[in-house]
Amino acid sequence: MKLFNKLFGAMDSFSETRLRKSARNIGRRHFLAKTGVLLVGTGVMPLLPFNRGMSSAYAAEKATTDDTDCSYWRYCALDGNLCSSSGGTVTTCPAGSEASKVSWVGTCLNPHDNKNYLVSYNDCCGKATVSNSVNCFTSQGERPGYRMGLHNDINWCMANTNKGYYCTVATLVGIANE
Ligand code: ABN
Repeated sequence: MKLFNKLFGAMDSFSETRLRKSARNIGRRHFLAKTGVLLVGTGVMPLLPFNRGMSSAYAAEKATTDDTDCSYWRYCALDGNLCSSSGGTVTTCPAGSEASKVSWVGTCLNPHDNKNYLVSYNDCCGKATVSNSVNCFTSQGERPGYRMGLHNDINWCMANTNKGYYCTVATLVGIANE
């Protein structure tokens, strides 16, 4: 116990001596100037141009023309397998499948003309899904399942006779109102 007291006592007096010495050398003005710079610096930090857009901004910057890539602009609100990577195209269902009677409509920004377009995402129905199809989950503007009508994690083949989901196409409906 005595040994500990001695040890802590020595540490205390060592730190006290060091602090007193640095206070004498540095001075109050120097300390205030440094603290001021630190405070102003931390205040300005939130104004600096950080990338707050994260993945969506990255997708917009990339502006790929590859329609078998989930970051292709028309797929901004898609949830499903791309027909363009399943034997069909962006707008046509692969042979042996048919377009769903109901669909999900999203609004996507076309980076080539900077205009917003309404895009209809129809599922193609009547075939078993292929395992090597590209699966995308961009679903911009989607809301959780309890907001019925704003949820896209749905098999849109539900109104077709053949309800088996195959893939999703993205058809332009028109320009969205500004
Ligand atoms: N709209 C694509 C899809 C199909 C089945 C289940 C979930 C989502």
